[in-house]
Amino acid sequence: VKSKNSLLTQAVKAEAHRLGFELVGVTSPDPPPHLDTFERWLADGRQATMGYLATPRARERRADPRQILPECETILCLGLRYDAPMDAQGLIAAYAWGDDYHNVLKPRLKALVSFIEGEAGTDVPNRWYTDTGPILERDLAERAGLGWIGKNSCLINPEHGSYFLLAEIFLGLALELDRPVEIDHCGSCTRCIEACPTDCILPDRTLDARNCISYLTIEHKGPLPMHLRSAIDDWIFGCDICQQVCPWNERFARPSGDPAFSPRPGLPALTLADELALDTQAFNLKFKGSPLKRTKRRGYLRNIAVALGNRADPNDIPALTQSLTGDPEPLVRGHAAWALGKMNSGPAKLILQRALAAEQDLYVRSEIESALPPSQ
Ligand code: B12
Ligand code: SF4
Ligand code: SF4
Repeated sequence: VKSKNSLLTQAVKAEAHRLGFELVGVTSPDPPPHLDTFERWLADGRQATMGYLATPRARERRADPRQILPECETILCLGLRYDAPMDAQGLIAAYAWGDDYHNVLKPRLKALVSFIEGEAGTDVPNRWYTDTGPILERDLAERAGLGWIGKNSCLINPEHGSYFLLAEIFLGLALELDRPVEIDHCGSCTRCIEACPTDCILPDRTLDARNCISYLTIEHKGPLPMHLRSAIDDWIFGCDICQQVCPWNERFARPSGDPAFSPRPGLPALTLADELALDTQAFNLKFKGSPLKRTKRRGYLRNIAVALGNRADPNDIPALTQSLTGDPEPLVRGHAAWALGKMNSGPAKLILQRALAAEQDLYVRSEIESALPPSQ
C-alpha cells in the first residue's frame, strides 16, 4: 500500500511532467555535496567578474539551503529541455534561440506551486528559483537524481543528454526523496576537454570562467581580452562546444525541446554584418524577451565585430568601417578596429590609418594602433 507521502509525490511529478518538465526529482535541504569544490573555485578567482557569486550572503545561502526557507523539508528539482543544436551550428548557444527561460519557467513554477498547495489542501511555505537563486543548482539536481555532473561541469541525464535548464522549488512539505545517479558515465572520455577552444575545463569538473567563451560573450562587460579573441571564433552569444561533442548528447538527446524555446525568426543563422547596423531601439525591439538582451547592444555588437574579424571576409569591410567611424560606443569602434586588422588587406589598413587620425577616444586609439601592422 502506497503511503500518502508517496502518492502526493507521484501526483506532483505527474503535474510537473504535464507542465513540460521532463526531468523531476526530490532532494533534501541538506548542504550541497560539492560545496567545497565551489569554495575552492572562488578562492582561485575562477568566477571572473561575476562578483555576485562570492558575496558572504551568497556563500552562506549556498552552504545551507535552509537559510533560504527555514521551514524547508524538501527541494523539488526540475529540468526543462531546449532544442539541441545540429552539427557545427555555432553563433548563438541553443538555449538562447527562443524566449528567455527565466520568463518561460516563471508561470510554470507558479502553477506547480498552486497545484501542490491544492493537493496538500493547505498553504505550503515555498520559494522557487531558476538560475538566479543563491544555490548550487547542479549539485542539488545531481542529488535529486536528475543526472551526473560531467567533466564539462554540465549536469547530464543518461536519457536526455545535457540540453536542459534547471529550476527548483523549496517546499515546507515532505515528499519522497530520490536517489542520486551513482555512476560516473563519463568513464575515460575526454572529448569536451580536448574540444574546448580556450582549454578552460579543469580537472575537478569546473571551468575557469575567465577563459570560457560563454562567460566572455555573455557576462564580460568591457573589451574582450586580446589573447582570447581568436579562440572565440564566431560565437556571438554563449558556447555549446563542450556539449556538442559529448556522446551523451549525440546519442540520446532528441533534437526538439520545449516549444517555448523554438528559434525566433531569423535565429540562429544571422547575417552578421547586418547586425552592426542595429541602433539601440532596433536592438531592444529585435531581442525583446530574448536572452540576447542581456549583453545590451554594446556587448552584442562587440561580439559581432570579433566574429567578423575571425571570419576575415573582405566583403564585411564596409560594414566594419561604418562601425569604426560612426558607432557611438567606443567598445564597438574598438572591436571593429580589431576586426579590420584581421582582414590583413591594404584597404582595411588605410581605413584604420584614417580612423586613427580622427579618433579622440584613448581606448579606441589603442585598439587601432594594435590593429595596424608594427611598421606603422
Ligand atoms: C555562473 C554560471 C555560469 C558561468 C560559469 C559556469 C561554470 N561551469 O561554473 C558561465 C557564464 C561560464 C556559464 C556558462 C554556461 N551555463 Co551557466 N550558470 C552559472 C550559474 C549562475 C552558477 C554556476 C556556479 O555556481 N558555478 C561554479 C561551479 C563551481 O559550480 P557548478 O557549475 O554548479 O559546478 C558544481 C559541480 O561541478 C560539482 N562538482 C564538482 N566536482 C564534482 C564531482 C562529482 C562526482 C560531482 C557529482 C559533482 C561535482 O561541484 C560544483 C559546485 O557544486 C548556474 C545557476 C546556478 N545558480 O547554479 C548556471 C547554470 C549552471 N548554467 C547553465 C547553462 C545552460 C550554461 C551554458 C550551457 C550556457 C551556454 N550554452 O553558453 C554554459 C555551459 C558552460 C559549462 N560547460 O558549464 C545551466 C546548466 C544546466 C545543466 N544541464 O547543467 C545552469 C544550471 C542555469 C539553469 N538554471 O539552467 N554559466
Ligand atoms: S562553453 Fe565553450 S569555452 Fe566554455 S568550457 Fe565549454 S567549450 Fe569551453
Ligand atoms: S564529452 Fe565525455 S568527458 Fe565530457 S562530459 Fe561528455 S561524456 Fe563526460
